[in-house]
Amino acid sequence: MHVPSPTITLVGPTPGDAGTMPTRAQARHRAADHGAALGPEAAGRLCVVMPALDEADALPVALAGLPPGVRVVVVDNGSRDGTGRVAAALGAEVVTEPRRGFGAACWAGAVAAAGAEVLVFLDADGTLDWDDLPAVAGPVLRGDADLVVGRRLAALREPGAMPWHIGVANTVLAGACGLLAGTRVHDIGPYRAIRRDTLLALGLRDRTYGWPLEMILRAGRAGLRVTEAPVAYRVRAGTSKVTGRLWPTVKATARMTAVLVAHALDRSPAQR
Ligand SMILES: Nc1nc2c(ncn2[C@@H]2O[C@H](COP(=O)(O)OP(=O)(O)OP(=O)(O)O)[C@@H](O)[C@H]2O)c(=O)[nH]1
Ligand SMILES: [Mg+2]
Repeated sequence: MHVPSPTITLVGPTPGDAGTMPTRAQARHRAADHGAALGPEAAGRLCVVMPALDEADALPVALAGLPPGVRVVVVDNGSRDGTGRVAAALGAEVVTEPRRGFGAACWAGAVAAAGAEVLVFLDADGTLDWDDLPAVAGPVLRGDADLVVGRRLAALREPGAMPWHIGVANTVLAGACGLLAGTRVHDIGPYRAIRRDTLLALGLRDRTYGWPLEMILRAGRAGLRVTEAPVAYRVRAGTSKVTGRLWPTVKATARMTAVLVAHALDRSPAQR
């Protein structure tokens, strides 16, 4: 059930805007729009899930600027650096998921976020910006979209935040989502919003780096309204575990390719 939220200000694209993204100047303006705010009613319907593996150094950056009244669940994915302790000290709820994997952590957070109507996923490495929360969550809170994916526009990326090969891979994967599932996204970004009941019904299977791609593919295939919102992307705090290292990048790419192939071969009915 959707309850209209009069208190939220939308700064992202309107529904159906996925193909008409803002100009660079507009995008900059939107991301810097500190006037955008989630009212208390909207904030109370959200839960932000932050998967975290050894992010003790990054969490103080990642949680700085958290809007008041927004519930945050940090999923400690078997960290050895005191990530859970740091998250708790910063006021987050902490859930422990010993099974490693980005998707495993996101799934554990989604399950733990019982009572929340809308989930927002946000990396715990300080790359993403709380100022973009209204643009990402707003359309889902208002019932205008089923899944909003934050598009890390080039104009909004800090130099060095996204290595060129990751940008190319994301563009190719997003194009594949369009071909296989009819979605119109340009980035397989980690910042996203979806209703919790919708997510649980999608039946995502991947528990690694294929999770974000599988979410878009399944949502598209189920006929859900998938839109994008422009979001900023900064150089991560703490140490790079994937994009700055060859072998983890190869593994993540292989995982996503496996998800694409499995989706292309899957003839079972869509779940929603
Ligand atoms: N790599 C990795 N990250 C995990 C895992 N579980 C949770 N995470 C968290 O998932 C988020 C995204 O992972 P990142 O390591 O930032 O991956 P990335 O953004 O592709 O690459 P880098 O920022 O260069 O490391 C971060 O908040 C991680 O701490 C896991 O098993 N592996
Ligand atoms: Mg990262």
